[in-house]
Amino acid sequence: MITMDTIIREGNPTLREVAKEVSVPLSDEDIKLGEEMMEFLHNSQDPVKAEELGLRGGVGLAAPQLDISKRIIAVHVPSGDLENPEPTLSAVMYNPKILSHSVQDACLGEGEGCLSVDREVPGYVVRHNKITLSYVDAAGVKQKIRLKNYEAIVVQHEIDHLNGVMFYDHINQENPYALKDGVLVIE
Ligand code: FHF
Ligand code: ZN
Repeated sequence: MITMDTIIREGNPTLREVAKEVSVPLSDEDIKLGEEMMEFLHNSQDPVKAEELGLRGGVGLAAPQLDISKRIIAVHVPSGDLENPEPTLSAVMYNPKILSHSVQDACLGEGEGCLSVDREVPGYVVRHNKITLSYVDAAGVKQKIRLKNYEAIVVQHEIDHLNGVMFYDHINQENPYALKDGVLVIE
C-alpha cells in the first residue's frame, strides 16, 4: 500500500527527471502500480482512512513521486456536490500528452500544494485554462479528452511531475500574486 512514507520529497533528484514512457500493451506491473496510485487517492480522501494512515488529502499522484520515473499519473477529483457525488474526473493515465491548449490561462485562487513539498509556497501557479489530452487508460485503450478549469489544472500539475517540473517553478519570483490580464482565477 502507498503511504506518505512511499512518497519522495523535494530534493530527491527523481523529481527533476524526465520520466520514461511506458510500453503499450501495458505490463501487469504498470497496471498494478496505477491501481495502487488510485487506491492512495481514495484512501487520502476518506477521512477515516486518511486519519488512520496519516495521509494528506490528494487529488492527483504521479509515479515519479513514488521514485518511479515512468509516465503514469492518477487523478481523482471529487465533485464536492452532495446531489451529484460522482467524481468529476477519475482516471489512471499512461503516457498522458497535452495535444493543444487554450490561449487563456488560469490558476487556483488558493495557490497549489504538493504531496512532495512539506511547506507552504504562496503564489499563483499560472497554467492553461483548457487542455486537449491524449492518454492510454487502465484497459490499454487510447483516449482523447478535453478538460477545463480545476480538472485541467490538476492534470497539468501531474504532467509537470513527469517532466521534472514543480508547481512553484510557475510562480512569479518578484511578485507571487502578480497576474497578467485575462488570467482566470478559479475559486
Ligand atoms: C494535491 N491536495 O492533491 C494537493 C496537495 C492542483 O502531484 O488538492 O502533489 F484532497 C500531486 C479536494 C480538493 C480534496 C483538494 C493539484 C494538486 C496535487 C498532489 N487536496 C489537494 C482534496 C484536495 C496535489 N500532488 C495540497 C497535497
Ligand atoms: Zn505534486
